[in-house]
Amino acid sequence: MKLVTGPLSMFGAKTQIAIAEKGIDCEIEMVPFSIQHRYSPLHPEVERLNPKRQVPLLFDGAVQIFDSTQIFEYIEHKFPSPALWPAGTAERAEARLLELKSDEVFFQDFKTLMSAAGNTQTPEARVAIENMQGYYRAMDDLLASREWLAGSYSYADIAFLCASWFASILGGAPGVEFRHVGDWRKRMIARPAVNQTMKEISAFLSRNGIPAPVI
Ligand SMILES: N[C@@H](CCC(=O)N[C@@H](CS)C(=O)NCC(=O)O)C(=O)O
Repeated sequence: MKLVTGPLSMFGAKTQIAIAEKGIDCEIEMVPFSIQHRYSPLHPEVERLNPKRQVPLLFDGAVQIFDSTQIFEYIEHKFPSPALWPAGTAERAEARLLELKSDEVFFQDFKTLMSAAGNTQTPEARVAIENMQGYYRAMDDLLASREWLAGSYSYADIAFLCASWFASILGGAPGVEFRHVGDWRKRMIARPAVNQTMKEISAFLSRNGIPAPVI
């Protein structure tokens, strides 16, 4: 199995963590990426396989897929243990929704911060940060009575840890008042699969003179 991802890819980090959690023997290939030139020149396999021209991609024999959530589904089916979706129907539905919201709702504000390129004082960036804090508040409420976002440890936790970690680089860290989120982030970073992945990304950041978030 081979994962094609980037050294600073939030969606790729999701898949790296899940693969590590499951102990899957998987080659990891990093596409060319630099802060200055981003994903240019585009990796030929990304260009060929993904009309959205994005990483991550997963190759497993005849299987060639893209999109982190699709990759989650594939590895969950092929390597069911340890399970990363909760067993119960309702809990699983909640986990899937939280994973989607992290990728598609929280991420909208994240994109605004990316466009602001470090200037957190523009009107757009201020709104994005406020929205993100609202999102953290909702997650904090959930985590007040739970160890993990959807009950058992799941892809929802992996997705949101990655989103909040990368958001922290851009000025979108959770406020200290969200102590359940803070404690959850500490539990997350203590997991070897999460720790190893974030350590590698932190090393890339530090080689580029960008301080990595401290959890
Ligand atoms: N929904 C996709 C999003 C993938 C995505 O946005 N990948 C980013 C890196 S984190 C990328 O390749 N961006 C390059 C570009 O959009 O030009 C997924 O879950 O994999």
